[in-house]
Amino acid sequence: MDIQAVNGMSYEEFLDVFGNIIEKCPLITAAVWSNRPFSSINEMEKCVYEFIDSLPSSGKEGILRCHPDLAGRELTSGSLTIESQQEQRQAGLTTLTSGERETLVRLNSQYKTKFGFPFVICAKMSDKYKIMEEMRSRLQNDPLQELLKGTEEVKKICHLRVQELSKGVLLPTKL
Ligand code: 2AL
Repeated sequence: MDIQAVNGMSYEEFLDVFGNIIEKCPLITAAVWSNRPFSSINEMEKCVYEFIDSLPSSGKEGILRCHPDLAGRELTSGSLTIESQQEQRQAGLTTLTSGERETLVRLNSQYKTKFGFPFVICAKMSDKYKIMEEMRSRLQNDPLQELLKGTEEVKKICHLRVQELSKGVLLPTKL
């Protein structure tokens, strides 16, 4: 899919294809529609990132809260979005030992208690060992550092989703 194809999409098609590039935040896709025509896929992504950066802290926290826990209840119950399921599987989170799952659940819970939003990391750029290490390390940060770090991870997740969509590899979740 090239940028001409993207610019030629109706609003509904654009939302169907790109509505979940930020997990469960189709409003962001709907907002960047106003910036069409895009000169490139990169420029479209840039519009998404600028929109996110323009949000107050409460908006950025809201985006983080739309992300499911890693190895959480939704993974176990099979209710993750297609994108999230693939990402968590690729990071090895579907084949955890019971001890590893308990550790992740405990660290997730400590993180949420401290910061009030979930731990977010680009799972495809990581693996289960690095994720646990990062959780332990990021638990030491202060809330503002984590808000910024989590937001940067959301952008990495978005970048990989857009790449896969434009290659036609990913069948998007329609929200
Ligand atoms: C996720 C997710 O669902 N996919 C990903 O890369 N990271 N969630 C999270 N809490 O980090």
